[in-house]
Amino acid sequence: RACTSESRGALVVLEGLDRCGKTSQSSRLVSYLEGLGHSVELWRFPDRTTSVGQMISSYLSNQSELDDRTIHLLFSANRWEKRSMMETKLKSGVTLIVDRYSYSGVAFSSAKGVDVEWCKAPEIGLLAPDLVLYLDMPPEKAAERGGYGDERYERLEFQRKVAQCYQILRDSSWKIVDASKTMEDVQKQLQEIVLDHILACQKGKPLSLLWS
Ligand code: FDM
Repeated sequence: RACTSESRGALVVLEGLDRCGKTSQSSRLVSYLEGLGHSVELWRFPDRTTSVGQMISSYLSNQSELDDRTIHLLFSANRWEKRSMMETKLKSGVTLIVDRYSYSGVAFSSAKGVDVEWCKAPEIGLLAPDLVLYLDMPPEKAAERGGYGDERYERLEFQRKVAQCYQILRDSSWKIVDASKTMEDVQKQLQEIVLDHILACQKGKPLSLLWS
């Protein structure tokens, strides 16, 4: 669809614990928006297709060991390497549905004991989301859902800490969605929230930067 100079796509981020349903909900959201004729893309972080992403993937699958701050900076670099493409897409009118972003970066690293402010620093200057959807689910319930795989962070004790760190990061602009509901109920809620934000961006809401 044609857009005026100020009209742009929305940057929509989904966050939550492992196994909360983020990935299925993100792709359903994309199908829904496509069905309405929006131009939309599904993105995810880490983006494992880049060379930085491959280092991250190898760390997550326990094939390599990295210092906590080193892996933190790689996750951040993985967002920086996509930043200009992200801006180009948004400005050309494409809405991006992003499965995890800087909040995962800060929540997972600070859950290991790394200082929160230190974790935020390399994220400063990345594009700020227009909307953060937090899929809320107790860690115990997420763990029951088909069980965890073999990845490094998929352990209940650790996910409990991540949940606490997300609590600290949360601000009043986040939309908290009860992810314990059925797939359909959750999707319906997400759809309603997202449409409003896409409209605001089409009307010229300016892009802003993290960390604010
Ligand atoms: N993760 C993800 C981080 O620790 N930092 C980050 O910046 C991001 C984006 O990587 F456990 C963690 C969160 C999760 C793992 O994510 C892989 P996916 O969504 O399962 O691929």
